[in-house]
Amino acid sequence: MAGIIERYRDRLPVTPETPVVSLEEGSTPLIHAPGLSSILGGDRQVFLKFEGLNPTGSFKDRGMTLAVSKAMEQECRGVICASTGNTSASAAAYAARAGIPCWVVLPAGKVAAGKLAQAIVHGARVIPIEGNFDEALELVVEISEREGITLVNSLNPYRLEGQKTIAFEIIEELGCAPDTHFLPVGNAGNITATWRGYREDHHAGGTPSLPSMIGCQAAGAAPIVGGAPVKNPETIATAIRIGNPASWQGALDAIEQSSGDILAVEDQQILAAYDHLAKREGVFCEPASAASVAGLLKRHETAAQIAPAGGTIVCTLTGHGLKDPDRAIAGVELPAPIPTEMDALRKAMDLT
Ligand code: AN7
Repeated sequence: MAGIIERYRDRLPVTPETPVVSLEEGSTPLIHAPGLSSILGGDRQVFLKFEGLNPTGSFKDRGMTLAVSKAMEQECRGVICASTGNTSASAAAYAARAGIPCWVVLPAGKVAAGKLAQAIVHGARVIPIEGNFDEALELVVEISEREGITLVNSLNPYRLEGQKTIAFEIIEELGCAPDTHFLPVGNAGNITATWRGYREDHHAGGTPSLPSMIGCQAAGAAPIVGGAPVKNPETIATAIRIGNPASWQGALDAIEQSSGDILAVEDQQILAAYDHLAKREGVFCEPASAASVAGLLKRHETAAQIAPAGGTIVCTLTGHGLKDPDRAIAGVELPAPIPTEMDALRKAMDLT
């Protein structure tokens, strides 16, 4: 399958001269979630847009293919980003593909193991800092300007342009926009971009309706919900451990224009949603991604209207569960090995 630049060339800021750096990102599945649909009732149908099936395992690849292609068109010296992990994994892969240097600045000890592994294996220069993501972003913005290195955080406008293609795919699959779209919010680039994609399709005569956009922040890192930056954000969902989102205004616009909302979900609610997705829907996403479903379940529990009866709901699952193996096995103690014998195996299997 072609990547998003080839599929949506006429809706993206590329020319025939733009060198396309692609790993065939996008075209991710929109998976029906029967468990969540039956929890909501009223014949409402929930779908999971599983962005964990992008080439580097997160939605970041949609924006990164365009950001790195444009950087190559402009003959860049290299790319740099601050990251809670997924942006760095994606930047590292696309820079490797393009054959250019990549620097990634990360909050030390707060990046999930799978993401760190990706940045290292793809050959990025990994620079942990003592500060958090927000402080890392301030540093890289300044050095990118001073040194003429291309910033590939979502402040780079091509990132959001690429990411808007998720909405095009959902509309193609459903035939129109859903009634409601839940997604996790960290730096708020994705909610901004997804809303842009829906709106552009609508204005071009595509989808007749537009969804309500519901952003979900972790309660310990919920600056938009609280209306003020959070100096020391904390959550087990390290991907969205962000206290001062770069696209804050974009998120507010999306919420207001779509009659949507922004919610805070507790870590316990995130983990419950993560568990539900893995054990009942068969879909393994990372904790930050489960924040979207945690928001959906929280709304349902408080009896808030989510979608009309018979309506359609999409939750973006932004990253793959294998990104954060430590979270997956946290608190689980494996049983001691058994003797290599049939009887012992039958006993361990609880067969009588
Ligand atoms: C899995 O990688 O900010 O609201 O530096 O990795 O667009 O920031 C990651 C963000 C949601 C939030 N889910 O998206 C980074 C980074 C996952 C993520 C988000 C991120 P935005």
